[in-house]
Amino acid sequence: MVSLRINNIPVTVPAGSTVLEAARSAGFNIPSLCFLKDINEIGACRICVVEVKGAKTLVASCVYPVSEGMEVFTNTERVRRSRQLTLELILSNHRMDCLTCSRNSQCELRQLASDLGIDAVRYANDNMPPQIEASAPHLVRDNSKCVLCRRCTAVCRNVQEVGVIGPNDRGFSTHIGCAFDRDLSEVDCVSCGQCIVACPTGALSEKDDTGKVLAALADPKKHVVVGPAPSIRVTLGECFGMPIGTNVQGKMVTALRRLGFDKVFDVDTAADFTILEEGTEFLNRLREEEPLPLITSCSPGWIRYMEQHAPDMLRNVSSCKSPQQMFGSLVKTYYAEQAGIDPHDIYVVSIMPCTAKKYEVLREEQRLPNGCMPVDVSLTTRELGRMITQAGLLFDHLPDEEFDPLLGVSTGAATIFGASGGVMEAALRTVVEELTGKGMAPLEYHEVRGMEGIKEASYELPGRTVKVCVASGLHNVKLVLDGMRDGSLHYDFVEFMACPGGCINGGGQPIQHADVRNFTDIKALRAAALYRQDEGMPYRRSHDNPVVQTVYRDFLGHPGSHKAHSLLHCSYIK
Ligand code: HC1
Ligand code: SF4
Repeated sequence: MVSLRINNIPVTVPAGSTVLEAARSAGFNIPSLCFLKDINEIGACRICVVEVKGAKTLVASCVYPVSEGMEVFTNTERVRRSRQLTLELILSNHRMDCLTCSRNSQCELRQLASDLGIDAVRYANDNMPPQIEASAPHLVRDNSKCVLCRRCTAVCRNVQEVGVIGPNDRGFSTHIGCAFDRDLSEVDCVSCGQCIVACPTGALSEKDDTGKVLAALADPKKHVVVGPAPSIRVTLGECFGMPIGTNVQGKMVTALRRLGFDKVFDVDTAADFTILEEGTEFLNRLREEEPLPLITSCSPGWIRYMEQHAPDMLRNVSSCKSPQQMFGSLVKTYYAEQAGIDPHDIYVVSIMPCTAKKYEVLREEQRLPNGCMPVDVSLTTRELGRMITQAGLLFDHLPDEEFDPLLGVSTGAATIFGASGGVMEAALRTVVEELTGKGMAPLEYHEVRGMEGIKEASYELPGRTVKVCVASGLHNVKLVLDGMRDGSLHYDFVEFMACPGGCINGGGQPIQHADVRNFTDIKALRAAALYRQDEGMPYRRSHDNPVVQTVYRDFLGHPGSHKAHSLLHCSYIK
């Protein structure tokens, strides 16, 4: 431990802490801009400067380590002037359309200007035009609002190991973009959106598809059906200022109904189908000695990564469509038949924590035998939050309602899909019971829970040991892939999710200020809310879902049937 004084307050912190962390534990917030803990620790923006007794210059507190007896001052005249001047210079190169900016109330730059007492912009650049790049289906970049903090490039390079964006040119011309300023749609971006949630300003945002949904809702010829992903129910509340990890399932259903959707179904129901189909595929591979490991296919960011960087793994990837796509497939076949509606008149909207889902809905191999694409539009959690606000719905006043039951009953297994390890645990709940017999299998598999990037477990099952692995974040996925390729790692079943922590931390989730992200494990809080919901559910194994049983009996036949394959599976082409 190290003892020091911050603004004359004694504090003792672990060795290796930064001054910024030590100040926090002494009760002082130091403003910052480029700092994102464990992702971007470069001390470049100079907003977090402090005075250290004996040091010649102000130091960047986010990277400056504490030392025994150090004396730090975080709020002197010199410190305040330096921060203000730095921020004014950043603002001089920033297009100020704050009133109409997509980040508006959540912009960290706007917040900083207020916190640092900037009440006039001395060096305003009034003629700065927008610099829009919108070639990809999931993302819009406007470099006229970029502050060159490098948070997006750090997450893309270090956390995702994709590295398709970086600084171009030098000096005053420096700007963030792809190599040779190519469009994002021309490079190997996996659409994960992690750069968007890392961005402190409106320079990066999801492509807004709410207009398409509003048009469909206003079209009397369209029957508009919606389904939210597992994680949305524990994150949507953050759009309305609720604590991280609040479960708002009932209010979310009511809000969707009041927005005018004709049916409010649940993607969780489709996740239960995924488990039956993927579980059957795994058991078939085990029994028939087909290639193992089986690798999950729900995360479109991972699928895109596999196609670009690991096409040799294609035969290991499950042929199951993702729950989003199984949802749309069941709505435009089973539900259409039940309701007597032409599937071409049904408009399916999914609510997803993920920007890559906007890309997944466009993939041609997803098309159904009836000619329809399963899902018409995929909205992020943030877009749904905006639709609710713009419709004037007072979210926290809404009563709790239930999903429409035809495709709206689900299990605890489906709920936990939204956290890293959840798909694996859900699959084990079904597969292990199938192999050991009813009532003989454990319900919970804690070994695959938690926010570590890579988790492993092995289970002794009748006749053989099954080894599983769960990895989230593409850097971790790459480590596991490398090990499997060089023969040092052997697994039977693998869950890969592109985003660190899984969908609860997807690129479409509500954006939390760096001050919150740097000091709170938001992934763990969101995941804990899913596990709490799972504990209280009447059905906790996917095969116990009565809707799943009915649909197989009356429509699909059995898991893995020819009909199930034609509707719920696909072949990735590369
Ligand atoms: Fe996910 Fe999935 S869990 S991929 O993480 O398999 O996006 O929440 O909807 O499709 O169900 C995301 C979440 C989501 C799919 C499911
Ligand atoms: Fe990189 Fe993901 Fe952003 Fe694409 S969406 S630029 S892969 S962080």
